[in-house]
Amino acid sequence: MESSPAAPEITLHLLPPSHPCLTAKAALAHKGLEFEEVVLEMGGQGDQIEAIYGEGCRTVPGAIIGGEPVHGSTAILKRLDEIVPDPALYPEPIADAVRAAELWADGEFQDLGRRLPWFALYFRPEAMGTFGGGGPLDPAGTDFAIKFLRATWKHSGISAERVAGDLEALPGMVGEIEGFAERGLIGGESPTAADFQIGSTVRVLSTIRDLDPVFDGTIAREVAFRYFPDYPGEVPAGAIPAGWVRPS
Ligand SMILES: N[C@@H](CCC(=O)N[C@@H](CS)C(=O)NCC(=O)O)C(=O)O
Repeated sequence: MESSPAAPEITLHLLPPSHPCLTAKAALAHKGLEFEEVVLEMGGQGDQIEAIYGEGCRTVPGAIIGGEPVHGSTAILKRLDEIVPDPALYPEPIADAVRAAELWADGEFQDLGRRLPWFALYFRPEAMGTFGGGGPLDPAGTDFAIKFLRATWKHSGISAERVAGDLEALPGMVGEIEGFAERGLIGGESPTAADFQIGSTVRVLSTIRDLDPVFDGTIAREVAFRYFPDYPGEVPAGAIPAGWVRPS
């Protein structure tokens, strides 16, 4: 779709594997808005983003929309809906409920996408190559992956205890998502902001084969693959201790 002549100039600052960045990209595409994509340096993105968006804004995505800095996926989606109201990401009469579901997804649920894949990859580090679209890493690449994953565990506060807690909570979260679908907030003909926010996190989690019993046959998985069909990466089964995963 072509941007209208009145469409503002948009620059999106992102890291390609980041699920909130996928959310922002999907919303821009859905609105038919053209944008320039600026890929930041993994690990150095905090300083880069802060220099553009201001003190305390250290995460991706951020977008400069018509010269205005807009930081964070939920703020970006809200701004895009103001610029191009149709098709609505927050359709009436369910706009407030969609916004609440989106904010729910932006919280604890989104955090799982920043912990579980890195946790699982630590036990199958050769699989990190698949996240760049390639095959499993060779031994030298696997050594690099192990160092990178150790640093990521530290940066993101990942521990076995924390992840075991995440996994205990996950089926309840999938149940919450089913409830959103029953209320028509996600899974309809036209995507809402909640579809994009929930779908991107589920898509990232769906790279972990051990989590198949949690997502198989759920609306969460359907939405994720409908809006984010092409996300590379696969952590083979056996990375997460079997007893930690509870089916939905
Ligand atoms: N809720 C925020 C979270 C963004 C976020 O945490 N992004 C991660 C990547 S998935 C990030 O930039 N992490 C960098 C860091 O923590 O240093 C949003 O949706 O924009």
